[in-house]
Amino acid sequence: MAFIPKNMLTLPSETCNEAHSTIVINQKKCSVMKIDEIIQDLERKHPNEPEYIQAVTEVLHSVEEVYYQHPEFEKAKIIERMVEPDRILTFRVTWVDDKGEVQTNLGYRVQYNNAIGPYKGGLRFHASVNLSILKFLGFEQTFKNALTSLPMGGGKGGSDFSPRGKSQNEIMRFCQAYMTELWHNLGPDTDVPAGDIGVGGREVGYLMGMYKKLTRECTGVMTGKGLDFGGSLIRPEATGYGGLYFVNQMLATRGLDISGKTVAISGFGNVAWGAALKATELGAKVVTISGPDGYVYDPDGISGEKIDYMLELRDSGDDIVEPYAEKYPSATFYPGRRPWEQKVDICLCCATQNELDGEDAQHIIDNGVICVGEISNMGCTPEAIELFIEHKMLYAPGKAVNAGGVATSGLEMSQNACHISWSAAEVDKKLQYIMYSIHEQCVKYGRQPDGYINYVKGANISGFMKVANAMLAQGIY
Ligand code: 2IT
Repeated sequence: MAFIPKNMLTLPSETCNEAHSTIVINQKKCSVMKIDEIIQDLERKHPNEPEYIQAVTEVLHSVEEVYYQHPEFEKAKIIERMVEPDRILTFRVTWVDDKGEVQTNLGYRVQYNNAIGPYKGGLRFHASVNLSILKFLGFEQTFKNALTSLPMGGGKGGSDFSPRGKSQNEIMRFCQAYMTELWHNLGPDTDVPAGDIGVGGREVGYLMGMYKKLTRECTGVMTGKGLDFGGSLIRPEATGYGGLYFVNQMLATRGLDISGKTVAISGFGNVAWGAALKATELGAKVVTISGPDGYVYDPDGISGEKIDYMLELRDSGDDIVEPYAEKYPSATFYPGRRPWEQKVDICLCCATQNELDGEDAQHIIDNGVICVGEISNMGCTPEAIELFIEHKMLYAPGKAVNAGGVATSGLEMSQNACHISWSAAEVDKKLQYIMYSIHEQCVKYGRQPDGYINYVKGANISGFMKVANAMLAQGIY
């Protein structure tokens, strides 16, 4: 039977534009209109923010059914409130480069939603950064953080500053200038940034140093810190490790295991590194990594010292993977191409948003790939996701698969608040449990009548329910 939204039973008939012959059709039409109207309204207000609209559209379409089963959500205008960030801070970041020239970049922090806990989410330093990207990331982060079940709200920030080709001193001066503006909006119980693309341990160190200089406080105001000053063991590896724990859970739903499988990974940064380490440890063979210049295919497997070499590549600051193929003759470099054309068992997006499109998805399906996991945020385009779901593939979205990174940031916050540090084994055990629990939530809300697990639905509904309930309980303000 067609789904009948409960609250529609009380909706006045004039909210529907057309008369329909049956109440069921009439009610269904109304519910679809409502979500679409919210999206259209958002598009009108933010016409130049495609990534943001993409992220919101995916979530709202996923949660539509449950939303209308809860008239109290509609009454409190939960969705209308949820699709706008609590506040957006934008500021000028001026610094002096090594030649003595004055440089100015744009700085941002999107404090998206703190219904569940302090704003929490990374900083991205990359030339492509704009408000559309940071709003989509903040929106996604809010639901992802809810999925971890730790008390963290959602936020995201960054700058159009690109560390590519910059000296260590230039990066330090930029980080100091950025923090000089942002610090008074942060706090361990207010807003806790971390890393993202272009922000790793080095940048977090410089940002933290300036925060301390300005506040004279040593609190857990940032995560991803060095181990010598409050960082957590396993945090650098956590996004990749968590992703692989999740993927193994996905495979288990079909009686499979990652051991012996071939894996295509995109990217070569922190996330790709952690994913390659854990995939290899679990007995899989990683055969690709990629950069903005193309990808390398290494049929011998990217393991051991080759994984360590990824860190060297990253530290070089050039943002290219071609040197890998020069160093390891077993590998071939494919300029300007994506790894998704290779015939493998598992594909893991570990680079950036919309890095796998409909055409790539078709290759993946034709190649008989078993599982696609997004470890990057919104790695797949809507066309790709539609194809995966249509073909009943094992596919799960970033807000579930990559939640291990921010979850371990949450564990870093707990350790800082208690002035203790846990062993690697303790952190890893908690991380595994969190990923297992996120997978359970996805299955609970995403299992379809035919048994197929729609992880997009599962993750979106579960995250949405938590944020919506938290907002509802705290009233209208
Ligand atoms: O996208 C993400 O979840 C991150 N960049 C990590 C955020 C965090 O606060 O650790």
